[in-house]
Amino acid sequence: PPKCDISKLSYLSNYCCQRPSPLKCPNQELVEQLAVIMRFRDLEGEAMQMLAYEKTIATIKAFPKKITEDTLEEFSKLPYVGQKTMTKTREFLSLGHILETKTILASERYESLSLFTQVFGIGASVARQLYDVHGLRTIEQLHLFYDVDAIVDKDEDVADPDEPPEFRIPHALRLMDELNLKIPRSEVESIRDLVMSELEKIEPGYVGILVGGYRRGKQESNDVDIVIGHSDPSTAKAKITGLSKKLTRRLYKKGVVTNVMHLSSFRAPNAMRTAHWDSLEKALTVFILPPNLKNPKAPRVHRRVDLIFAAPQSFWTAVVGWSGSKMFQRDLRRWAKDKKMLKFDSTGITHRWDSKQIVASSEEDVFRILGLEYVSPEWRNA
Ligand code: DCP
Ligand code: MG
Repeated sequence: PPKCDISKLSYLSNYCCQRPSPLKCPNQELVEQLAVIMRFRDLEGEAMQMLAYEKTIATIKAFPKKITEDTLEEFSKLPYVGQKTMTKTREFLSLGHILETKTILASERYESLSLFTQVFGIGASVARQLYDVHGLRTIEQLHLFYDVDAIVDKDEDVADPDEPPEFRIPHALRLMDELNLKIPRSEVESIRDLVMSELEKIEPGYVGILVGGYRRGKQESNDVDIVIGHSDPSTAKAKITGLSKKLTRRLYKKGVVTNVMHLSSFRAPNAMRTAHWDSLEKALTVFILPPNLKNPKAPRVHRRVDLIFAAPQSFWTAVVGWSGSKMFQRDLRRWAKDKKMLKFDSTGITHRWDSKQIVASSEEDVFRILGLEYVSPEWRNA
């Protein structure tokens, strides 16, 4: 992707999409302390409070100065920095930690709820139910509760030979340790190469761009996100429609895809906990790469891989939307709505009054249409 001129951005803006947000900021420790409180609010189902912390944290990520007694005054004037944040920041400056963060980290409730929500398919409200109603505390107790061994084995008996089995909570529990391992950039690239070589066999001309945290420069990702399009604009739409099923079936036959949690263009299940979901065709899958011929003893780890299929008129908005971060793309939507009478999501940009689409021809074009300075992916870590 092209580089941007960060002198044209401003850390004072109310919108993440106008601020330069690096992967690691000068106040990273404070960010991590506040993120614990944010996660706890999320786990408790306190959506508004969680959002307030998300906004404050995003502001801090773009503040280029180390917060000290000297810069505290300027910090206090930034957007979404209020009395509560100032109290906690002062605690952090004098103690090296935030008192509430310390209390949360020591609580059994936070520990169990965080652990439970690491299981794909278990959202905050289910986790609270497991904790409050069923009295569960540990992963071993979850294994018993969900009868993991019986259910996964039974599934294998009834599996359709053409169709990857659906990935459900018992599968997620069984693979939890593997799926929690971070994915290095080189493996993210190997997964992309494998997907592209399989697409080439279906039909030449497919293009794929690695998005998500990888594109923003993360050294280690939690999953792999790939936006897939086709280079021939006149036939691309037909070549994309139905591709998620075709491709995942092929990869399942090869033993690369082991499960699928979501296939199609409809709304994601509640467990995905996304406030917003575009209508692009997608396949949310579990992969395992074939043995490495150069290094046959290397451990093979199951990985979460999201494949997003975009026709030409959606391609660049899909790339921008799925490159994230979550807060950056949330503010692209808010900016488009508040300032431009437009609707932005990964599917496209449309006029709010007549739903007419404005098609972007590149990533920079997406920003131009929205009336924003271009921000390159490594500065979108809001
Ligand atoms: N996304 C979003 N809102 C969500 C979830 C995702 O807008 N609730 C978008 C922005 C994300 C992108 O999709 O950057 C990919 O989502 P991931 O959950 O894969 O997050 P990342 O790729 O940013 O980080 P990682 O996968 O390393 O955790
Ligand atoms: Mg990702």
